[in-house]
Amino acid sequence: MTSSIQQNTPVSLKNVVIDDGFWSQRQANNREHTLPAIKHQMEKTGRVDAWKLDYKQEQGKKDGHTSILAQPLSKVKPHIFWDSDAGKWIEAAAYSLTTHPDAELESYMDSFIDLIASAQQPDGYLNIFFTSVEPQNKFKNLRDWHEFYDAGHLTEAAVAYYEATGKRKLLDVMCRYIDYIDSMFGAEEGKIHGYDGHPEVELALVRLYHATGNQKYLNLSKYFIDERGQQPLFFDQEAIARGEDPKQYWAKTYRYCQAHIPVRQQDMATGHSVRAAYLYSGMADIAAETGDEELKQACLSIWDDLNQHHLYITGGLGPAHANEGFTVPYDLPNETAYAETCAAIALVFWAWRMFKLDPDSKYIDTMERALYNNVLSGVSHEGSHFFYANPLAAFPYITPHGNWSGIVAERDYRRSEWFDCACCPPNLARLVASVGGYIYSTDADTLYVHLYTANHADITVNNRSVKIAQQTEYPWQGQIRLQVDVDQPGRFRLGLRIPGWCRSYTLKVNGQAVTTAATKGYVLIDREWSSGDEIILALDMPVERVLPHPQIRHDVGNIALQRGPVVYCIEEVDNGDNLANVIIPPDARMITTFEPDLFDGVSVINIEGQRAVADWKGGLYQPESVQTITRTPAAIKAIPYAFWANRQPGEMRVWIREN
Ligand code: FUB
Ligand code: ZN
Repeated sequence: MTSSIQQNTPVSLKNVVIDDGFWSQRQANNREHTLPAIKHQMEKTGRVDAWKLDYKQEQGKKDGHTSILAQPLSKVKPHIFWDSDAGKWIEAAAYSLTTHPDAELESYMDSFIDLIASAQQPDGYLNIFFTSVEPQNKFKNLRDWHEFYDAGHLTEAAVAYYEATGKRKLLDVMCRYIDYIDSMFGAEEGKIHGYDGHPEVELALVRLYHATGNQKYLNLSKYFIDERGQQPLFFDQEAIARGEDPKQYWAKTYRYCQAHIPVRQQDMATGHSVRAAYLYSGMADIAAETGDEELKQACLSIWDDLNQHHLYITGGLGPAHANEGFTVPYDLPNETAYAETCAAIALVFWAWRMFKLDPDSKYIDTMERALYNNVLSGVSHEGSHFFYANPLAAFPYITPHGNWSGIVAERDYRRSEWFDCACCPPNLARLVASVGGYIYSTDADTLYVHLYTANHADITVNNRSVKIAQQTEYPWQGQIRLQVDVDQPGRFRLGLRIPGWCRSYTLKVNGQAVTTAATKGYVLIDREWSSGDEIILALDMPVERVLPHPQIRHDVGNIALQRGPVVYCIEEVDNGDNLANVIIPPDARMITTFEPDLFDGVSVINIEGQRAVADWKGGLYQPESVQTITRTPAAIKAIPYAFWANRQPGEMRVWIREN
C-alpha cells in the first residue's frame, strides 16, 4: 500500500443513491420542477422543433420531419447555440434517469433524440443553425459561431444518455459528427488547423474517448488544446478568409477566448470565464490522461491565479459584464458582479479534474465553495426560476422612483423563468442531477470521500465490493456517520476529506479515536475493514467571520459570514432596508438555529448586531464636527446566500460592515 494519494477514478453516480438530506431535496426539486420547466421553455421557444430544420423548409426545402409536439413553432429562427441547450438538457435528463427511472421522460427523450438524429446531414454534419439558416457559413467562423461548443454539449449528452440507458443512437450520431470534424480539422496537411472560440468540445471529447475507447477522440481533444494560440493565429487566418480585418475583432483581444498565446505558456485566468473554465477542464483532462507535465504546470499556475486573485467568496468567477469574464487581480465588485451561474458550474468541472491531476483537497474545497453558493444561487428554491448573474449585493432600482429606464438599467433581482441566451438553466440541471458523481473516488487501494451528504454507495476498491452508508445533516451540521459493509473482511484505505474551512475535528472508528494527520487534506485510515464498522467524523462548524484580502477594495472594512461551506447574506425582508448601515461588531453574539419551515429547512444565523443611525441635519453631506452618527442595537438575521431572492425582492449583502 502506498503512502501517497494516486490518480483517482470517480465513482459513477450510478453507484450512489442520494436518499435523504440536502442534496436529496435539491435533486427532487430539479426532477420535479427544473427539468419540466426547461422542457416547457425548450418547446415554447422553438428549441425542440428547430431540429426539424423548418427554417429550411420555409425556404422551400421540405424534408418531412415529424414533430414530437402538438403545436410546432416552426417559424422561429434558430440561434447558433440552441444545440447546446438541447445537449445540456438531455444530459440533465440522462443523469436524472440514472438515479430515478422515469419511463415517460425516457420516451420523450428518445423521441427528441430521433428528431436530432434526423437532422444529421449525409456527411455527418449536425447543427441546427448552419444546416437550416446559413449552410454557406459552416465552419467559417469558429471564433464566434460556437459550432464545436454545440458539438461538445451534444457529445456530453450522448455519453450521458448512453451510460444512463445503454441506448447508442445519440452516441452513434455524435461519433459520426465528431469523425466528420476529425476528417476536416487536425495537424495533417490539407486539414484546417483550427479550434473553437468557445472551448467545451475538448472536455467532451475526453468523455467520448472514455465511453468508446477510441483513442482518436482523445487525440482530437489534445490537438485542439495544443493548437490553441499557435502562430499564425487561426482566428486571424479565418477572419482574412472571410474578407475581414482581424484587427477589427469585436472582443479586441484573443485573451477573451484564451487563444492569445499557446496554452502551455498561459499562467493566468483570463477572458470569458465560462470559456476559460471549460478550456482549463479540458487541459487538466489531457494532462492527466497523457502525463503531460508542461500542461499540468500551466493548469496549476492558472488555478493558483484564480484562487489567489479572482474568486468570489461564493465561488463565483468573472466579475465583468463587458466580457462576461475576468478583469484584474482583486477586482471583485459586489453589486455589479457578473459571476455567471455557468462559470461556477464550469469551475466545479475544472476543480474535479484538477483533483484527478494533482490529488489535493484544496481543489475540492473550491469545488464545494462553488457548489453550495454560486451554483445553487442560480436556481430558485422550488426550481423553476434562474439567475444568470449572481451578485453579492443587491440594491433594486425599481422603487420608489418609478421607471428609470434610459438613465440606469433597472435592477429587479428576481430570478427569471428563462433567458434568450439560456445557457445557465440546463447547465444547472445537469450538475444538480449528477452531484452523486462527485462524492467518492478510488485509486488502487483507497476509497476517498470528498463530499459529505446522506447517501448509500456501492463501490469496488482493491478488488473488493464495499458498501458505504453516510448519514449526516451536512451542510447544516458537521457530524457525519459512515457505515462500512464489505463482502468479506479485508484491507483498504478510506480517505476522509477534512474540508479547508474546518479548523478542528474528531474522528473515531468503532469508538476508537483516530489521530492520523491528514495527507493533502485527507485522513487516510488504513485497516482491515469488517461489515458494520462505524466511522464518526465530527467537523467543528462555528460561524466564521471572514476577512477580505486588503486589496479587495470593494470589501474593505467588511466581513462575510461563513459556516461550514455555506456563505451567508442578509436580506431586506428579514432586516429592513439600508443594509449598508448594518454593522456586525467584532464581539457580536451570533447564534445558529435551524429553521425547518424556511426553504424546507436551513440554518440561519441570528446576530446581536447594530445599525448606524443619525438625526441627519439635512443635505447630502455634513461636516463630522457637527453631525453625530450613533449606533443602536439591532437584531440581524443572515440566511444562506444560495437561498436569497426567494421571498419579496429587496436589498441583499454578503459583505457587511464591521465598524
Ligand atoms: O456563448 C455561450 C454561452 O452564452 C456562454 O458560455 C455564456 O457566457 C453565454 O454568453
Ligand atoms: Zn450561463
